[in-house]
Amino acid sequence: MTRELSREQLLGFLAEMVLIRRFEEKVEERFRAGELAGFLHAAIGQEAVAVGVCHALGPDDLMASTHRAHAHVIANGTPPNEVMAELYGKIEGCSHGYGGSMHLYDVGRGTMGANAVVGGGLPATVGSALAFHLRHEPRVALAFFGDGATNIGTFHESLNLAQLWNLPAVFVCENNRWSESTPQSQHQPITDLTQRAVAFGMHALHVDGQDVETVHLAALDAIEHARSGRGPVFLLCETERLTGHYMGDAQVYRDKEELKRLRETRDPITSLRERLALSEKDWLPLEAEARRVADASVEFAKAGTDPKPEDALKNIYVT
Ligand SMILES: Cc1ncc(C[n+]2csc(CCOP(=O)(O)OP(=O)(O)O)c2C)c(N)n1
Ligand SMILES: [Mg+2]
Repeated sequence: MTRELSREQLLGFLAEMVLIRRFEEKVEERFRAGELAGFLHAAIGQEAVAVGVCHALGPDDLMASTHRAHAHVIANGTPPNEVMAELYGKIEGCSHGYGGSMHLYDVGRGTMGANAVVGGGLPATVGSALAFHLRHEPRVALAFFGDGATNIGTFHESLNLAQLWNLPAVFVCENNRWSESTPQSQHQPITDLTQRAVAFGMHALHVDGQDVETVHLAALDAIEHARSGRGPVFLLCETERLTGHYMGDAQVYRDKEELKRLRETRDPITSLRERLALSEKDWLPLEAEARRVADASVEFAKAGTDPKPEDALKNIYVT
């Protein structure tokens, strides 16, 4: 197997990372304009993990996201129009306007949902992987979650059972070293989070989450390992949250110089652009296309249909 991606593949990944970045910036702009309700979390700085991992999944695999879901869902194939329409609460949205930012669902495209409950996607991932295992289907279930989520009970229960039952599951930890405004040093006694998986006897991989090629190759290995019946894998990606925890977060708790340094040195888009030595001539159309798609998604969403008030109780199970 080749251990290097082609320039064409990397350019495709770069274009998608830029699209996700422009989409998130557009969401923040519309949120500040008062057009979007609820709490929204951008994954600015974490795009290489979303793109590198989701493009390693097969067409029948499943992915569970987190509260910071826009990048995962777009990278997993949901058109930006459908994500934006969901943020505007329209029935053209991927959850038909019932969900919003933290409840983006698109099961047909392999997305089991964003999740407002930290660690909430992990039990669903283990349940899916158990179903694949029992049905002898060559499918893999994958969960994204943050460093903060590894403190939660469902994380430990999920990894325990996945390893015990040798399930085809992949657990992708996006370690941005923050849990809301709490730095890792104040919520975790260790910094090498692979130890949490090794404690269950689980195979663990540890990569720089700002390098999309490294992430993608590791995700391919992890998914292949799980699919071939060798058991679950923990994939730890060291990443950076280059923005607030939520849109509107003033980040008063954060060292501004450190954030500036990270933006200059750890932006996955800047580093890939430099590595590919893109000329302005190659960069400008790629960037313009990302802006066009992000702008068009807002137009699409605003022209969408509001759900009817009488439909509010649809899809609710009453016992
Ligand atoms: C069970 C639960 N506890 C607490 C919260 C509040 N909360 C929302 S996001 C968050 C931080 C999660 O940190 P991490 O898992 O590292 O993800 P990140 O935000 O860094 O991407 C917390 C504590 C929640 N939504 N659910
Ligand atoms: Mg975190």
